[in-house]
Amino acid sequence: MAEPGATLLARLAAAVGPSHVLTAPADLAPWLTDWRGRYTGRALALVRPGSTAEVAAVVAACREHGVPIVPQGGNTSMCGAATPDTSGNALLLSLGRMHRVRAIDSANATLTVEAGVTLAAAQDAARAQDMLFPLSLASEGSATVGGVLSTNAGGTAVLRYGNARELVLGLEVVLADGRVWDGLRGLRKDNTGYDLKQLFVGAEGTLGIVTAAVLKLFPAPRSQATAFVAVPDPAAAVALLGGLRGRLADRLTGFELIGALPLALCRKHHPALPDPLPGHAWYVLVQADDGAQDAPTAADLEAALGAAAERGLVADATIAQSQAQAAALWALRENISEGQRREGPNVKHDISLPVSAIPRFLDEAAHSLRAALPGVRFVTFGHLGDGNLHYNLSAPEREDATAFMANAPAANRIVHDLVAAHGGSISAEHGIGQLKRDELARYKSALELELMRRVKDALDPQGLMNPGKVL
Ligand code: 2HG
Ligand code: ZN
Repeated sequence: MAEPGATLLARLAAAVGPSHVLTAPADLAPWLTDWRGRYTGRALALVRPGSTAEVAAVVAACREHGVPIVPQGGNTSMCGAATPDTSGNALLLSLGRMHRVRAIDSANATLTVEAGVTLAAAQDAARAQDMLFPLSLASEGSATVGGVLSTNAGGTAVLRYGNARELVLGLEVVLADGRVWDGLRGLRKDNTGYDLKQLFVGAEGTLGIVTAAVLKLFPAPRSQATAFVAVPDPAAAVALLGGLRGRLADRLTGFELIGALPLALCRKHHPALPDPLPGHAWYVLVQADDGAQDAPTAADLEAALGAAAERGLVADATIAQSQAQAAALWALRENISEGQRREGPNVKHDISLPVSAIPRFLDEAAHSLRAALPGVRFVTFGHLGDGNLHYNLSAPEREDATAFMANAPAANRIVHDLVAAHGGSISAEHGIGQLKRDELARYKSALELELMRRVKDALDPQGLMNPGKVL
């Protein structure tokens, strides 16, 4: 008699085709380690369904065999959310073959895509209709729609357009029992009870598998302006944000804080990138866009920066004169994460705070961390416009980066306690995954944790959907 694993594999092969059930170690290897290289798991097999019906058949088979499923999109999670544990019991389910654009409705300003469509492909599909899908982040070439919805990704345009959660109108989900919930509605108003789709957004695949989504589109911007600004300190950056919002209102799309060290790491590992304003401690990358054909956004931005300079909020600034220059300035921001990765491991804190609390938080955190970890280096950057900082810590110069990681628990305690004291969040946009599961248990109230567990039990009573993540 065949062993249970073999029976399941045969059933999966019948469901999705034998060539889409991979078990050879070399085929699995690229998907078993996360992007940061922090986690390596094992899996029974990698299965690649090509349709919603095939995903449903896989889930139904796993349910009967009691086999856990780890869904995976572009494998760019920052916290090990898409990496299986080391038991080897779980099935890795890639949505990569589900990459069809199902529909685009210009009049309704919606785009319906399958979960394996990359974020860049979704943006391209919108652009082809002269529209905008605004979710934007460094890994958009490989991150998938299913992944960014499952993690409620943020990125660099949240200030104007909101997180992934705000950009989804409908979902199709394969539930833990193998049934398909068709919630692919493209409605901006729908008050017919609980908003079920939002349960699956940010759930990291622990409640079901997102297989398709209806996304919101916006008018494509007609005029754009990008500025790289040196500021005296984070307090000036916060004041500058207020000043620019006052003058540009919702034309202000991005407002990214960049410390001198992350900029230096980015340029060290991407030496072709420019060094527009050398010698300052803090920078802000500003993006302003307008939907009107010849709205003078660049002139407005220049005037707004001039007014801020008179108040002492701007030390120096440069405004991109071409799309190529704007792209180069953005490359300085987008490649920070990769620069850090090449430099070696670091202790990441993806935190959010009320914007007004950020300058004080930075002072207090630096004071406590310097006392606890002498020589620690601060790789501080992020989406200041929406209060989200990547407050990452690197080893002191000439100290071993890997050995420094032993300090992570102590550093987390200092940073996260201070974040909690300021009313912030320990995970602004990267999610919980396995990296922050224990931290979540520490900082969420008992009542919130209980409600989350009850939702999990209701939707996944056997605990087979991405186990060990979030809760
Ligand atoms: C970014 O904003 C990403 O670039 C990555 O969220 C942040 O590497 C990081 O800590
Ligand atoms: Zn980010």
